[in-house]
Amino acid sequence: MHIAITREVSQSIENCELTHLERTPINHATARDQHAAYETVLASLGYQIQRLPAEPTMPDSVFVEDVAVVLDEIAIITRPGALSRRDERPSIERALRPYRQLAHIKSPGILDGGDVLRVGRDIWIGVSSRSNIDAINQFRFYVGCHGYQVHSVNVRDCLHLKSAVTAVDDTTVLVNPARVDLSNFKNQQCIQVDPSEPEAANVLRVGPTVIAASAFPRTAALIEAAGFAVVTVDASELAKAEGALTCCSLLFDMPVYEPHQPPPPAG
Ligand code: CIR
Repeated sequence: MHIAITREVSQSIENCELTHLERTPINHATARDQHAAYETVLASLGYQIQRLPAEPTMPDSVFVEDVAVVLDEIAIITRPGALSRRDERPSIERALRPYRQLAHIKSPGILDGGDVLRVGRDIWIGVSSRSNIDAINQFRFYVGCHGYQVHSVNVRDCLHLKSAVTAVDDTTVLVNPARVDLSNFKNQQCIQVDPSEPEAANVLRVGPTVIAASAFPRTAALIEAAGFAVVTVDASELAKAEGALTCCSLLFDMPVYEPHQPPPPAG
């Protein structure tokens, strides 16, 4: 079974953190409708939506991706780089506890899930205003035993690594080369965003389907031309809060438990 943890848009989203954008009015009802449409697409692709209630005092709490990184073997609860976002953790931790063993990024580490990109058994972590080397070393310690290679990577002119590059499948990434060096992805097939759409690199891979923002049709056409099925959603209101598509959900599969082995017959 596939699970998507989401959270309703906070009534206070207008007070969100902003790093690169000017503050502009955010219409809560529009943001909520766009978020619901995003959930509908995930549900249509086979995900069971576990929507957490809105957190009225946590403006950015709809961006659940930043608070945890869920792998098949373990979930890492992050320590968000923005102080205002640290209280988002307990509810996400409660939601994940039934499904995964948990580990925690601790001070002085800071990490936003938006900086963590998994492609197959490789994990790139962006060094950004929200994520530091200490957290990357903690992360590597937690996941190395599960066979993941963790690489740190510099990003520029954007909030998170996944504002610069996301996975399209286990061997392909969608990249804005102005924000992250292509040389980091020598072993991957790279699709480059259309240069007129610098914000287009954040797409959400859902099985064989790629969810892309309808604001970036040229990049969507490039992804389709590379042979991928693309579904578009309007995420323009959440984009005013510097949120994109990966940030609004935590996607994972139910763990598969081995059936308990009966004891060997006596004698
Ligand atoms: C923030 O600055 O934390 C939010 N306004 C936006 C977070 C977007 N998260 C993401 O891209 N993973």
